[in-house]
Amino acid sequence: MLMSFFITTAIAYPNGTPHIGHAYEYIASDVIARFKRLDGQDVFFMTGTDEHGLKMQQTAERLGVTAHQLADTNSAKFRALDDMLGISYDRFIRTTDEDHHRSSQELWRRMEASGDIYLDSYTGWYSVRDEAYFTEDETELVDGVRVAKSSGAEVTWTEEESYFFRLSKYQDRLLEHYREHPEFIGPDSRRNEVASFVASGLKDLSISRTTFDWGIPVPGNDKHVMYVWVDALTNYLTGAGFPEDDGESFRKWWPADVHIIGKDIARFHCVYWPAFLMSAGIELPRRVHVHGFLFNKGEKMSKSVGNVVDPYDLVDAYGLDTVRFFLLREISYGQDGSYSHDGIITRKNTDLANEYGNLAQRSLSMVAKNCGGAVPEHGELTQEDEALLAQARGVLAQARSHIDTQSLHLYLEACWKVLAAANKYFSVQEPWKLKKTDEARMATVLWVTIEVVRMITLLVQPVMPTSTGKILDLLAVPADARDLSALETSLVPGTELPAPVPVFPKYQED
Ligand code: ME8
Repeated sequence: MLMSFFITTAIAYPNGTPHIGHAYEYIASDVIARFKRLDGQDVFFMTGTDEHGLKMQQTAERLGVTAHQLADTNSAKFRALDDMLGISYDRFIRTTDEDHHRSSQELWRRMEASGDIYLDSYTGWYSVRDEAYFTEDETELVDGVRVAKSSGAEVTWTEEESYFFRLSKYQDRLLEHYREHPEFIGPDSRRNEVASFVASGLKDLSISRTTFDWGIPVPGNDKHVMYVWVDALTNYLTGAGFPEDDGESFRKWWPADVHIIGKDIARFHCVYWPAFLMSAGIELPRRVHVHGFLFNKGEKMSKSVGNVVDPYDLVDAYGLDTVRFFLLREISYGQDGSYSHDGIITRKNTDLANEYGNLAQRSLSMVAKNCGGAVPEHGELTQEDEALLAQARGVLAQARSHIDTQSLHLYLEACWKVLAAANKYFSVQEPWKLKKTDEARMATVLWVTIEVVRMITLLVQPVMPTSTGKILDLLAVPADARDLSALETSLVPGTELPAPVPVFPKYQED
C-alpha cells in the first residue's frame, strides 16, 4: 500500500487580494507535495480560504457588500493565484463549504462533551486585524492608540457573553507533548518560543462571539457564533473527512503530516490547535512547520498595512520557475527573508543560467554534434566518473531528509553542489579536446555529464516543474521514468535525442 501524506497550508483571509507572502507559503508547500508524489507517496495537499470573522464582516461593510460576496470574490483570487503559480493542491477548502460547518460543530460538541467548554463573559482587548485576544500587557499605547505589541494592530475593548475553552487545563499536557515529540514544531527555535509561552501560564480562551453573526453557529445556542480561529483550524479535519461517515478517508489522511504556516500564527497552531484536539480525543498533527516572513527589500508587507507586492508582477518580470527557485534557494526556510531585483537576477543568471542551463546546453550540443544526436555509448568508467555519479545518486537520501524537516534551501543546496562538481568535472575532462585525441573517452565524459544532468533534473522537478520538464524532454526521458525511482536507472546509449535548445536564458536588462 502507498504511504499517505497529508500537507496543508494556512488558509488565508480573503479580505483583500493575495500578496507575495501568500505565494511564498504556497510555493514551498507545493514543492513538498510534489516531492512526495514523485517519491511514490499518496499525497493530499490542501489550501484554501478562511472566510468568517469580524475582519471579513467589517471589510465587507466598508465595501458595501455582504461578507459572503466579499469571500466569493476574493477566494476566487486566491485560487487563481494558486493556479497561476502551478500549485498542485488536491482540495481548495473554503470555510463556508457545507462539510466544514458539520465538522466544526462536531469538534465543538466533542470539546463540550469533555467538559472543556463553559459560558462566561469576556472583557478585554481584541484585535480585528489579528483576529486575536490580548491581555493588557500584550498591548501598548502608540500615539494615543492602543495596539497589540506583537503586530502593531489596533485593539478594541470588548465586553460580551462568551463561551470559554479550558485551555489552562492543557498546559502540562502540551509541554509534555513538546518534550516527547520534539519534531512536533519546527524549526527548533520556534518550539522553544512556544514552549516558554506555554510554560509562562495559559488562560482559558474565549471561543465565541455574540456581537456579529458571520460565523458558524455554536451548537445549541444560535446567539453565538464560533470564534473564527476555532472554525479556521478545524479546516484541517474537514479536509481529512471529519466527522467520518465510514471513517475510511479520515483514517487514511489524519493525522496530517505537516501544517505549513507563518510565524505570526504559531501560537494558534502549536498551542490552541493541539489543545482542542486533545480535548476532542483526536490525534494531533505530526508536525507544524513555521516559516518566516518575506520582506520586500526589508519592508514588511501586509494587506492591512497596504504595501502589498503583487505576485503576478514578479512572475511576469522573471518567469514562474525562476521565482519559485529564487524564493526557496535564497531564504533559509524558517527564517525571514527578503527579495530584490538584484537578488533574483543573480540567482537566475548564476545558479540557473550558468551552472545548470549552460551545463545542459554545452553537453547536449556536443552530443548532438559529435555523437549522432543520440545518448552516447560509454566505455569503462574512471574513478572521477564514478565519484561524480555517486555524488549525484547520494543526493536523494539527503533531499528526503531535508524535505522531511522542510529545509528546502538545503535540499536545493545539495543539488547545486552536484552541479558545481559536474561543471568542474566537465572543464577538467575537456571533452572538446578529447574529440581530437580520444573520441571514445569523449563519449564517456558526455554520457556521465548528461546522466548527472538527468539525475539533478529529476530531483529538482518539484521546484521548477516546467523547465525541468523541458530538460527531461531534451534527454528523451519517457514520461513514466520521471519519478524518483528513475534515479536507479540510467540513460540508455543509442536513445535518439531532440535538437538541444537553451532552457534557462540569462536575464537581459531592458
Ligand atoms: O493568518 N511572508 O491568514 P493570512 C510570509 N486566516 N508569509 C506570510 C506573510 C509574509 N509577508 N504574510 C502572511 C491567516 N503570511 C489565517 C490563517 S490557518 C487555520 C488560518 C502567511 O491571510 C501567514 O503567516 O493573514 C499565514 O501562514 C498565511 O500567510 C495566511 O495569512
